[in-house]
Amino acid sequence: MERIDTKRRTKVLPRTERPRLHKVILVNDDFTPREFVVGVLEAEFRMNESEALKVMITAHQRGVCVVAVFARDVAETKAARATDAGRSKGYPLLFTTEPEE
Ligand code: TYC
Repeated sequence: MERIDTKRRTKVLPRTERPRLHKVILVNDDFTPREFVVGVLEAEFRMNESEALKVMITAHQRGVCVVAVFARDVAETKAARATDAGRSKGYPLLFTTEPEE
């Protein structure tokens, strides 16, 4: 007698969630010169001058501004490099990262 094959043949694929993107955030301070902030934004985030000015002014007026979003490691590397650029000149310029909701 033939057996009924009850073995499940459909593969259950694990649901892989896309890794969250991380924001790079520019934090205002009272000491870093505006032109220096603009230069760092242009160099590290490949912004043109008008984009960089807009981001710098927003951080200056509101305290913080989102610069861009990247995969976590890229966001952390860029934030660290941009912060180091300020530190190398003795400025307290700070870029932080946080995951997107
Ligand atoms: N507030 C600084 C000044 O008046 C300029 C500045 C803007 C510094 C944005 C940091 O994230 C910053 N010289």
